[in-house]
Amino acid sequence: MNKIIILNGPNLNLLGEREKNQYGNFTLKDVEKRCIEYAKKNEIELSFFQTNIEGELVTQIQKARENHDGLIINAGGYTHTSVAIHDALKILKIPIIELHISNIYNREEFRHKSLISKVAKGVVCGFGAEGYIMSLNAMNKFLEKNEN
Ligand code: CA2
Repeated sequence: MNKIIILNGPNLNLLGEREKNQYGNFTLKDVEKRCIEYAKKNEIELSFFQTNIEGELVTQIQKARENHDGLIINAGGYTHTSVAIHDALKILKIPIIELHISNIYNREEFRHKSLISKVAKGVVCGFGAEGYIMSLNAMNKFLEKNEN
């Protein structure tokens, strides 16, 4: 059974409340429920976490080494600015998927730069809430292939 953690960064707790045009109608709780259902059906042990605090993301990334096989991260705005998150991910020995709800490349120029892409196995962006399921699926398949 693969153990996968999904980390969510700042402001993602506001999903479904504001900026619905950009991020959709769903709340983060809705996303978490869908991920839990998908994980159950596919025998994935799932952890789901959100914080607005950069250092808490760094701590969770460091801890993931001990008890998870794969990490999926939507670092929110920290994607574009955080050297600390980049460094923590770089040290991590498990595969990483960078995830975004919106397509960061058809938005403002400052979102086109990601400090996470360089250290990620792959990137999923622009598919809304579905991107969470796509990332879980991609990570699970990747881990199964690399099991032996
Ligand atoms: O598209 C994504 O998933 C983002 O990571 C979301 C971040 C944004 O800074 C990134 O550039 C792309 C923003 C998090 C959500 O922010 C909200 C703000 C107001 C209302 C709802 C969500």
